[in-house]
Amino acid sequence: MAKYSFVTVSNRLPISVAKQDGALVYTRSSGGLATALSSVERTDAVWVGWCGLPTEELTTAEQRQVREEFAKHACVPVFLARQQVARYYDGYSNDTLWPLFHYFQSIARFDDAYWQAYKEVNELFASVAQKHARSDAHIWVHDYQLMLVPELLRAGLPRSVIGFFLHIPFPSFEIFRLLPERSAILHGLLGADVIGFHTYDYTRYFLGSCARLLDLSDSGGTVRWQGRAIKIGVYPISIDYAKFAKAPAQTAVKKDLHRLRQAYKGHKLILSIDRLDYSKGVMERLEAFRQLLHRHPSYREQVQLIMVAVPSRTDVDSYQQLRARVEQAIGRINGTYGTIDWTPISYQFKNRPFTEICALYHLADVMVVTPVRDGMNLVAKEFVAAKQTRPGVLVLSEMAGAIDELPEALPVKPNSAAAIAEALHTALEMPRKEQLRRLHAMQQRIKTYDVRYWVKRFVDDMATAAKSRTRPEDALLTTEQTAALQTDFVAATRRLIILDYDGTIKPFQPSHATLAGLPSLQLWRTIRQLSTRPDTTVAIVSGRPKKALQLWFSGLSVSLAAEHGAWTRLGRGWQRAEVDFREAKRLAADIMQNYVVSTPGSSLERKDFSLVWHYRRVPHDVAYDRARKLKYELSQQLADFSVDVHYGNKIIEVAPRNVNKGHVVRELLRLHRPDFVLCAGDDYSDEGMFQALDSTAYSIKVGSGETHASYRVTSVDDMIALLEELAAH
Ligand code: GDG
Repeated sequence: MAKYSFVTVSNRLPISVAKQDGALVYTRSSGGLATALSSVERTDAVWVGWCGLPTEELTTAEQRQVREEFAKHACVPVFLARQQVARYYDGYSNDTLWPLFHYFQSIARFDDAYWQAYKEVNELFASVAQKHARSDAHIWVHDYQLMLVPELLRAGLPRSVIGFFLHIPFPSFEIFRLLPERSAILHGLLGADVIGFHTYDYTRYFLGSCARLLDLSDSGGTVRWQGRAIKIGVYPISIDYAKFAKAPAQTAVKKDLHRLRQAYKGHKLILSIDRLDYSKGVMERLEAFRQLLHRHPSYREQVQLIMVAVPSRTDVDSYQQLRARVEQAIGRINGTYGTIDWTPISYQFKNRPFTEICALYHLADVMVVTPVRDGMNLVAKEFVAAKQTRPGVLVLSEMAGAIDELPEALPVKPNSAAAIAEALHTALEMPRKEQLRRLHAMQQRIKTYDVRYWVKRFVDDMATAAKSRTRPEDALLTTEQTAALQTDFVAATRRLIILDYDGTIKPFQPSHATLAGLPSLQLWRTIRQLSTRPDTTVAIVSGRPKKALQLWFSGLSVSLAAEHGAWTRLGRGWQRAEVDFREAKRLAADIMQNYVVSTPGSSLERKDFSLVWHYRRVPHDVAYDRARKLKYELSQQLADFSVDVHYGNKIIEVAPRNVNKGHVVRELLRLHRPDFVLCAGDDYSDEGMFQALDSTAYSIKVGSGETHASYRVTSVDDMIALLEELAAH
């Protein structure tokens, strides 16, 4: 089977098959995405998607025929049974995800059978894509129907580069949390290397959900997950500008223009085109048109609303109900305001040919696009492109992603019919010069940032992700490196193992109480085994107070450093650092105590030489905001003292400046003169240890984040496993 280096995966393909009178009929749709992707300069590219007909309607021979025909267009069909389509596509995709992601939570249906089918079909798409992809392929997955595919592909093709683009809005956490399968969806998406959204807001909402549900934080639009860096970017989709700009000059479009001019002679045309979908604000738009005619009788018989409603998801209940309501409303308006010579709304519930759509864009005096939510909205951009030298006004919802790039449109609040009616009035009266000025500004922008530009940026970012994946800070400790570490460990004559505690060899607990931090028996045994080995020193270097370390490791001959080195027991007894922290501590404690009172869930830990504000149990957004403010306030108030105020893992800590773990490591090196050093840590305070070591040491960062360590392991469990292996050697 042929393997490709670039694979696109989407629910539908640019080609589809249907049956007419028992024969297979193929239709090619030249949508923007298909045209744009054809501009990607790769000959070995393939597109994977659903063929359009349920398997029950295709014999085995016909399936083969479909495969062969699709292959001529570089497409690979996925075959789905009728019930899979009903539950995965009509069900989970369009009856659960679509309404929820467009903030229609009241009509979203949650049904486990939908979810099971969604998982099953996502697995099927991933397996078909995997079969056709080279092991290092770049794979671009599209949209909400396939949100589990990136993770599935990552498992099957770990070396591939995976991009995911969401064509609809990503909702705020308050909405996203309603989805029972919310965590699985995030896991699915995070299999990608690049995750793209139309707008900056959608990326923030996505990152907000990652923070709340998976405790992931981003730095400069990158999140780290399972040892990988994932770029979260803004890629506003656009249109094939040239195609729409040139259309009015084409003979076929000219013919349609002539026909439409005759049909609507003498009328100002208001145009509305969209899939018939409740997210598009069609009912509000109709009510606005009614109000326009009611409040401004002079427009009667002078204006014409042409409403093209393209049939969509006609098997889903909510869409059938919407159609009925829309048609009733149109009937009422036409009945109330129409005359023998004039029907106010010319309505069509059908797909129109491309030439007619372009002719309508070109002719319309006003284009009214009022979705209550829309990921982007291409119709608005197409109208602008098809105008060229002709005037016209775009009335555009402020809830469409497109508003960011089309600020010269007349913005409207889509839930206010009165506001839309007012905007229609303004549009109909706008001077021609003003119309052209606004159109020109928008044209310049979308001409530059067209769909080719969009594809190129996304594909380039996938390539960059592939390159940056080999950066040392992303590299996980490999099997070969582990083997070398073990060999060096065995061969050494003076071994030194330096371990931070929380987050490195002990998973974080909700409470910082001493008892909650107790090492498991297994960990305790591993430490004992290592520390009783001849010529081996184990040092636990922690921010914990002395009494905690003493309790946990009493009876073991390990070196201990508590409170980041303010207390050390490197030989016989405990030593105390020569610092005066009293006054700074009093001042800091007052400030931090105020934050404890005003931030439920946070607490203050008082140690001899440091104060720690813990916020692990505070909701993410609140915590982020409060922590930033506290850090700022402490830094200001303590500016005259020799103290450090720093972030740790869900903590803010104040400690004397010249007490740090780096000092402890230097002291350990001086005392033991080791020929093998392993040093592991997980947070900011451990970086000082890594910096104190030379390049022969095995410094290991546990978890994600920038580091000076030479190696990385993903989790505490991986770190413990490594220590257990060493202990067994
Ligand atoms: C989703 C997101 C996002 C419409 N009627 C006819 C026809 N069309 C074409 C338009 C346009 C496309 O369909 C509709 O695209 P939109 O962007 O407006 O809306 P959705 O279908 O909801 O698309 C949306 C988009 O994905 C891309 O990421 O912008 O927010 O919801 O191209 O021209 N084309 C023809 N006849 C019609 O009757 N030939």
